[in-house]
Amino acid sequence: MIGKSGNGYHKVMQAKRSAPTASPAFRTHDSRLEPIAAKVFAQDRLSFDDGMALYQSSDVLAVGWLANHVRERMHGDLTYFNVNRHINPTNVCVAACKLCAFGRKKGDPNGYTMALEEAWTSAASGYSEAVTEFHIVGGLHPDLPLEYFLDLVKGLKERFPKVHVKAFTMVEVAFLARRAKLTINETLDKLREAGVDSMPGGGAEIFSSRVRSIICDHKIDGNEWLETARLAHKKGFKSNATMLYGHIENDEDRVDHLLKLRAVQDETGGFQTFIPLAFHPENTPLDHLPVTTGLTDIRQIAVSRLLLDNFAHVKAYWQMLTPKIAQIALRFGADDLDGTVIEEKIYHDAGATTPQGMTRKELCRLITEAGRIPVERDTLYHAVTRTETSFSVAV
Ligand code: V47
Repeated sequence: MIGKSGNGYHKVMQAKRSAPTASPAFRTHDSRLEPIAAKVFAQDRLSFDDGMALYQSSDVLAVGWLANHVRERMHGDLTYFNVNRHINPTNVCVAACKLCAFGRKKGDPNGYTMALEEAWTSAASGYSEAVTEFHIVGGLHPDLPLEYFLDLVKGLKERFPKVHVKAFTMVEVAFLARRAKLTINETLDKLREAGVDSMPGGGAEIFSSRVRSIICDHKIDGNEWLETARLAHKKGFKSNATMLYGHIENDEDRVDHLLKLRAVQDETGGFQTFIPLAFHPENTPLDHLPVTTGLTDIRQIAVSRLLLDNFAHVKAYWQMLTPKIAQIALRFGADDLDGTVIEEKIYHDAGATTPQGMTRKELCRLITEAGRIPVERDTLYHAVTRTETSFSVAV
C-alpha cells in the first residue's frame, strides 16, 4: 500500500531502487546454495528441500545475501516502523503453555485483569496524536465473556477513533468463539462490528503437533490456527503471522511451518507481515533451554524472507531480538522493525532485557545507520505524513 497517492500518503515508492535486471554476482562456498540462488534470481519458488538447505548451510552470509537481494528487489532501502501502543488486558489464562512466562492461572496473586476503564486509561497513558495502532493481545481468561472484549474495543474506538485496532490472535478469536458458543465467522462479525480492524500474528508458535503438544498443549492446533486465519482473511481482515523458534523444534518443523503459511497466503493474500519470534526461556517451564544466538536469529529472518515469497513484509521485532540484532537483520531480509510499543509485558516477563519502548527518533536512527530509509507506516502499510506539531510527547 505504500506509494498510494492522495489521502495524505507519501509517494514513497519513488525512493525505491529499481529491480536488478541481471543476476548479480553471487559467491558461496556451499554448493547446495548455487541452485537455490538460481531460483532466487529467476523468482522461482523454493521447495521444502531448499528450505532445509538454507537452515543447514555453513554459509550463513550467503543465505543472508540472497535474502537481502530479495528484500531490496521488493522494497529497495525502505524500512517500515509504526507508532503503536501495546495493551494486554489480562494475563489470566487457562492454557498454561510451557513457552509462556506471561500467563497466570485464575486466583494467582500475580494475575491481573483490567477493568474496562483501566484498559482505556492504559491506552491513553503515553498516548499522543502520533499513535496510529493499538496492539491488543492477552490471556485466555476462563470467565471474561466475549462482551468484555467487544466493549473494550468499542470504548477504544469511541475515545480514539483514528487509531487502528489490531487485536486478538487467532488463538484468542477461536477461544472467544468457543466460550460464546458462536462460530468463528459469527465471532469475527461481532469483532468487526465492535471496531477490530486487523489481527496480530501470535499464537501460531510451531504448527508441528509433536512440538505443539509439548510447548502449548491446550491451545488450538496448527490446522485450527490456519483455518481461523483463513476465515478472518475471507471476511476481509488483514492479519500477521508468527513463528516461535529456538526451543525444541527442528529444521523440518520450521520449514513445514513456513510452507503452511505460504500455502494459506496463496489462497487468501490476507497476511501482511511475517514475524519470527525468538524464544525467551527465562521464567518459563522451559528455562533449562539456552537463548537463541545472534546468527540463529539472523538466519531465521533470512530463511523466512526467502521461503515466504508471497509475504510482502518480514519484521525484525526489536523487542524480541534486541535493537542491535534487529538493526543487523535489516541487511539480512527484514524490512520492518515494528514500533514504539511503549509498554511490553509478554517478553519482559520472560526475561527480555530490551527497553519497554523506543521513541520514533531512536527507531529512525537504527534504520538510517543501517543504510536504509525509514518510513513511518500505519498498520496497513500506508505511509504516515507527519508535521513537527503532530507530536505532543516524545514518540
Ligand atoms: O503467540 C509468548 C510469543 C506471542 C514467549 O502481529 C513468546 O505485529 C518468546 O502476537 N518467548 C504473542 N515469545 C505476541 C504477538 C505479536 C508480537 C509482536 C508483533 C505482533 C504482530 C504480534 O508471543 C505468542 C508467543 O508466540 N511468546 N511467550 C516467550 N517466552
